[in-house]
Amino acid sequence: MSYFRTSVNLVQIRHGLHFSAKHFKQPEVKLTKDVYKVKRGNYSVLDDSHIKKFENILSEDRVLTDAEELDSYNTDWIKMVRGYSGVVLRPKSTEEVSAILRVCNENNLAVCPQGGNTGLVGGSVPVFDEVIISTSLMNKIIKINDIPGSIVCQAGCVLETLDNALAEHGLMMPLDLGAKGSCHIGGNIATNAGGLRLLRYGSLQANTLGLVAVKADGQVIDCMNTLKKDNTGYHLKHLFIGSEGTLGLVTEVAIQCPPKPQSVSLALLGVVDFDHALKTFRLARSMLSEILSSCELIDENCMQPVVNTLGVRNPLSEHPFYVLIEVSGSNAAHDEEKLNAFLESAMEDEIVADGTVTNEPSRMQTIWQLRERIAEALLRNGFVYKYDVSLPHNSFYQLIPVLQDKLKGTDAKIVSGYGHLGDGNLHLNICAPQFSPELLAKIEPFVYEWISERGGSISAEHGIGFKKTKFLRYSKSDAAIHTMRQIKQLMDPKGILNPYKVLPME
Ligand code: FAD
Ligand code: 2HG
Ligand code: ZN
Repeated sequence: MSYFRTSVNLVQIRHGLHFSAKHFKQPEVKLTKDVYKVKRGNYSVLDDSHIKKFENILSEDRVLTDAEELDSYNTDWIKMVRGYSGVVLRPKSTEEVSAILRVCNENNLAVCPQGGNTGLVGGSVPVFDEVIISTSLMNKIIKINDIPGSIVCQAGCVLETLDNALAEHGLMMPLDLGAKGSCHIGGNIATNAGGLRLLRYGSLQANTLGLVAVKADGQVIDCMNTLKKDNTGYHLKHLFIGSEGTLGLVTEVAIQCPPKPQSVSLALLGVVDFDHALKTFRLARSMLSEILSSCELIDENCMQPVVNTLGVRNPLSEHPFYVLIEVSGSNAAHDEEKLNAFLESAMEDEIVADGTVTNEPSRMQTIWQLRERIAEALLRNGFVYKYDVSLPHNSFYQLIPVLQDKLKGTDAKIVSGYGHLGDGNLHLNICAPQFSPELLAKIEPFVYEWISERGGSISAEHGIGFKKTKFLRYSKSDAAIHTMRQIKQLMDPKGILNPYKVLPME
């Protein structure tokens, strides 16, 4: 094992990636309506009278209509879907959101709420010409409460900005993801984002203390709360968490924030096969227990693009699988002792073949890039068919060889698997030079059937969005989908909020 541990204990510094158009050569993305043959709902078509109404609510500079400027709002991050909205509205307050939605509802205009536009299931951009309501100017931090540890802010705050602000109070956000430099906390809540530390801190659903949301008709539902315990009737906030903008627009949130760890260490371990990766996780769970803060899997098909396409250095020699183990706590000596005991045991029992461990911030940052930049690296290899699934640990990686076999002789260049091993969440990514309906038909519904037969979920963290609506039934019963439709009807009777998303077409 090659150790490059330093003896200084430094708090982790890791910067989220900020995505912008200039990072990528923009391929021409076809309109969603043409590729997926969707029928437009019976909504009004935007005209000058609507624009005037919006300009009466917002200043003119917050009503964007320039086609070029609108392009990035109309296209998703993975270049899978594209709409043709003629307007982006940029409110600054709950009141402005309420006034906008009232106009949209009265005029039967469909709406697409948008945060950082990093969503991976086509939920964040319009399918047709929906009015885009962007939270990008709703970026005020309202309050940080040191005891018991919470933050109240507007929905458009960027996750990384919140984390940096909390660090000054000795606190941190309970979630962390590769898109943290761009995604908004409102978008995180709307997707119930998981991320790299769910294993330690739990889901965003569990960490959201309160929120304010605006219903389709403009009514403000104030569920703001910073108390840890509050059992006063129905927990309405949960309707909005993970509802992907289909039940209301989240405008303010309160999040419970854990203390920022005093010591952090990161180990990258090479293993010979998936079975050994799983053994590594089991051992880490039992020996590291309360200080284990992340356990991620990278297969060689993902590692190679990050190294070769993005030029990030892999400090280990090549292995079929890598496991990334992060520990964090409040007592460096104690944490180091536990980590060393775990690493020694893993080596002695030949569970891991090679590894490197560090607590030096820049080295931890490089190692994290090997994991966090996989999505970016794969995207440089053409069109990516993405699947984000939960599976029982014993069948976690089996799907990859099954698909590698099934897709032999097709356009598929890379069939890779990585993800949040600790949480049983596999990211299956298939790269091909371009989108092809024939390849898609080989993958779907096969993938969803395979997952459903093994008791998995077709979406562990990214949501249903536009992409998976017709497969929702693989993870939800008819009765559950029927109840979802009833809730939608109650919250948004005209169906103006993010149509064509989450619920299957009737
Ligand atoms: P958007 O993409 O803008 O929107 C997502 C959905 O939420 C859309 O349906 C939109 O209509 C709705 N929405 C947005 N804001 C609001 C609002 N204020 N009110 C109501 N609805 C709203 N996801 C994970 O779960 N875990 C990960 O580890 C992870 N890693 C990622 C890494 C990379 C490199 C990228 C590109 C994405 C990753 N994602 C991950 C997916 C994505 O970042 C998350 O889903 C994120 O939470 C989306 O936030 P956003 O602000 O970009 O929302
Ligand atoms: C991650 O964990 C994200 O890196 C993205 O959820 C997963 O690109 C993907 O499939
Ligand atoms: Zn993920």
